[in-house]
Amino acid sequence: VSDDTPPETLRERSLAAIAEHIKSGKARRIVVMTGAGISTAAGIPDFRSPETGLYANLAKLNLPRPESVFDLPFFRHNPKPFYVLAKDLYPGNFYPTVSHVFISLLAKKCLLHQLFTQNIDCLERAAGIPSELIVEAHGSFATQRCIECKTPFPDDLMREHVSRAEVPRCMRGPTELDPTHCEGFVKPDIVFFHEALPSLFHDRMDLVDNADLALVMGTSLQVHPFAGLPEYVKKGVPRVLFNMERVGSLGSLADDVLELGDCDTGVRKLADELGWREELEAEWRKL
Ligand code: CNA
Repeated sequence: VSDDTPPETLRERSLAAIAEHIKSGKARRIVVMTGAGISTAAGIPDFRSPETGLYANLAKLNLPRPESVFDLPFFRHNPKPFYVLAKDLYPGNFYPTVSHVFISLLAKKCLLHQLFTQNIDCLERAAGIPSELIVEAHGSFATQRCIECKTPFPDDLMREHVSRAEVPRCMRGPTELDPTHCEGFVKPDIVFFHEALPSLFHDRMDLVDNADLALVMGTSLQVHPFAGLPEYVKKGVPRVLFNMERVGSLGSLADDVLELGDCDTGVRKLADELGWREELEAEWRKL
């Protein structure tokens, strides 16, 4: 469709019309899909933004390709670059952004059906979004285990290792089945390339199908299967993109609204239209 194609569900393709849709009670099951772009304002670099993204800054780590840092065979061979990066990304050093708080406000108003995030920074939880409403599609830094025997590794020791960019090793002693000390490399439970997504991702995909509004925020939609999620939104259900650039198929359907620019600004505009702006800023300041 072109930008002047008339919408089917909305009055017009604008944030004002999205706000009307929410306020009229027609959107009670809002699904949100997020990526690294909602955390850049917190100081965490994304992958693909030119110049500021991680991929643009990995040259110093001497990797075959920037993506190797999240590649399991490479990690098994050389885990050090991952830990250099992990030091910069580790949860606890950052605060949620206005975009995170907006999603949390949706949850507070019982409008959030489900949040699907690709982020591994745990800022959704830090913003107070209830964990049962979050699918961390690419896992998170919240837990970790040995890549060989899968024995979990303690959180406090993990934090110490990451703060020194040191590679933690499995502490499992001899067992009946295996008389050796394991000493395998420990990796956070984040999903590396070619690893399976958590089963929760697949279990909750139905929620996208019965959503009555979808918000896509801060993602390049380059990583599958996550990138396919917006395609599961039913025909006639509005989809809004808050992103620096146009991505995926967003903008191609009659009820798609594109809000191009930084997502905190876009979300503040929507909050203005909804009359939620003061509440949003107050919640954000409280964190
Ligand atoms: P990406 O491929 O780096 O894309 C980010 C997208 O966000 C791009 O389209 C940018 O234009 C856009 N963007 C950047 N800043 C803003 C902003 N302030 N406002 C609006 N849009 C913005 O990242 P994706 O999440 O799409 O890629 C998936 C990877 C990135 C996942 O596997 C993540 O685990 C991984 N990642 C996560 C984090 C994190 O947890 N914060 C950080 C870096 C990478």
